[in-house]
Amino acid sequence: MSLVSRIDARTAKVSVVGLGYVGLALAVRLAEAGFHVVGVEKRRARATSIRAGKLPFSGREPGFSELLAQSITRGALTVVGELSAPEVASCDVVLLAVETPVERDHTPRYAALRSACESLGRVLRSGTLVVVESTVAPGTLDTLVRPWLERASGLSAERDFLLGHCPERVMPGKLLLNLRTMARVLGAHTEAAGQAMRALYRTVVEADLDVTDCLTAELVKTAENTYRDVNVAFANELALVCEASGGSFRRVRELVNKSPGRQVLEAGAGVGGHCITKDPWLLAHGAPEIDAQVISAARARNDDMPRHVLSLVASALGSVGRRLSGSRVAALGYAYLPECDDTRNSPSEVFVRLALAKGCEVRVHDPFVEAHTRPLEDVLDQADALVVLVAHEAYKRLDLDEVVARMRTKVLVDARGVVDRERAQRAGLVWRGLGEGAPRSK
Ligand code: SAJ
Repeated sequence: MSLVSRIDARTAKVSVVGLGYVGLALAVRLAEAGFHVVGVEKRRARATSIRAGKLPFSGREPGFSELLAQSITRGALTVVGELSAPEVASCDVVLLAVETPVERDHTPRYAALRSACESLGRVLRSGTLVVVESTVAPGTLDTLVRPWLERASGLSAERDFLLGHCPERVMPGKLLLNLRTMARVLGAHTEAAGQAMRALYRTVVEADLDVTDCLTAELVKTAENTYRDVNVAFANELALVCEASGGSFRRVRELVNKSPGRQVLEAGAGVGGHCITKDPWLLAHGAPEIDAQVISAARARNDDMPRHVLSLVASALGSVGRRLSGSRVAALGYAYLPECDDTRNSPSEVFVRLALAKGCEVRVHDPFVEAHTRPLEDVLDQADALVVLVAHEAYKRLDLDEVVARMRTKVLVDARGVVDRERAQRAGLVWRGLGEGAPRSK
């Protein structure tokens, strides 16, 4: 029976390597689609939590917890700690969803991907479909992944195993929904690989499946996230201009976006996460001979936003005769996204570090981040400045009268557009909003 037929019959065995946000969502969706899935997760605590049918992360993920528990109870998803486990060697499809961060010098760090490819290569059988879901720089499948697999297995991606790249398109908070409803790019090394990938992904994806070559798939994924980073950088730079000129970014954005074909994004305290912060560097890495000026300038603008927010705090405190040094700053929000527990590359981390360096006493609150779930009142008590860094729902409903009553100095800096200026000023707060300039005296 051909691989495509075994996929159609759900008798093909599938392995997902790396049970992070991407891999675990994929594993439970494949299990729900009828496959027996072998998850490979080397982090013991994470593997133990998943084997117990418990999500290894918090944050709002509708339906995920139930689906995971069902997959485990039904025995449709099992978890092993190593790629060398015999359960993996018998798989017909292996999907690699391991981390591909960048180094401090912005070059890709492929250690996890290389290790997975070389371990898999040692047990790889002819006819197996290998798909990389991790985001990689353009050219990586052909120049690194394929040689790693071929050297370790002695097999050929042309004649023996099937190789492809289907970049992940999941987003925290909408993991399962996006996996089902987002179109996917299927980069295939050969025609046969494309057919097998199409058969596999149509069992879990209800949107377009666009078969192409691996390089195009690598370019699409890194480009789509770079596009977002550059557009956020534009919003941030426009916010700085509005602020300095006495304008209102919120109002300007609202009116610009009424113009056809404009969609100015949200200015904020910076760009975090493990996708948007690194994918621009992966795209640039694909053609190092190109001086990627727009990409690097956008990264620099976004990375500078926490510093700008701190300058707003300094200015607001200064207006009431306080310096940053010795002031108590209550930082609201530590995750990189609203309603999420993921703190990777969080701008809040940078803000806190900068504030401490200026001699501030900083207390952090975040309802989703375990280390910072202390009561909000504790963070507010005797604070001099309250800074909203993440647009968590809870911060949109702050009781400003209580905030004022608890604070020592009544300063509020809103870096995410969630606390209305008038409402704050009526409550007796000195308010600064990112992008919201002080109207110039006529
Ligand atoms: N951000 C802004 N202003 C914006 C949008 C985002 O400051 O207008 C900041 C966020 O606060 C966050 C960072 O950028 O710190 C990234 O936010 P994001 O909404 O892009 O969320 P991510 O990092 O989870 O991006 C993912 C990406 N999806 C994949 O890689 C599959 C991205 O392509 C999606 O556009 C994004 O989710 C999404 O739209 O949810």
